[in-house]
Amino acid sequence: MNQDWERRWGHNLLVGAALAASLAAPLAAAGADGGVTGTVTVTGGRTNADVVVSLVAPGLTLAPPPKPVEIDQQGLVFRPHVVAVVQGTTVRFLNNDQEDHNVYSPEGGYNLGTWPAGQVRDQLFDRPGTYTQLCRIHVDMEAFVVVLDTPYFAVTDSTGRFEITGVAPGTYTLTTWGRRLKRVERPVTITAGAPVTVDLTLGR
Ligand SMILES: [Cu+2]
Repeated sequence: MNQDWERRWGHNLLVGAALAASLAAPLAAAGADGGVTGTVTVTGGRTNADVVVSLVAPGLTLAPPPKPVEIDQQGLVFRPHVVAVVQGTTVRFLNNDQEDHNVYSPEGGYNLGTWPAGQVRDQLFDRPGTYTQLCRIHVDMEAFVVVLDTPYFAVTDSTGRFEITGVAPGTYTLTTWGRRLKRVERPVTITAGAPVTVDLTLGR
């Protein structure tokens, strides 16, 4: 499970595989899960990256990761720019610059203070929503934490590709979040062992 978790970050592709793998799939035997792969194209956009794609359904079991999900601050930039997490996840903010950073969120109503390189600050995200992360010292710094009430999600890479694996068979609503992009919702039926392909075009 940890390996899966690491791989997500290594590919800058936030796949809910680790979380999904920890769920007991009620409708299918182990190893018989399905998934969704696809691409997102942003019309008129500079990048197809950083779009959150999730599969929503009532009553999904949510299992936050045991370790915090990290957002680094390096070169006066939040890395990654967009992080998707399941409700109940703690996000750890690092500082790898030779100057102080601050983190606060208008929607979250928190201000984690100002701290130097080497220190960290943790924030628990226990309510679904989108939380902008800002730094009072560097006004150009911006990141987003998208908190979901589903374990099945991914964030697109620079080519717009996403992959959601380990999904229990069933019917879901595929839902997107992208900064300043219109939300798209589409019904998706997941069957065991047969990944579904979904290609989306998102506009403003
Ligand atoms: Cu800063």
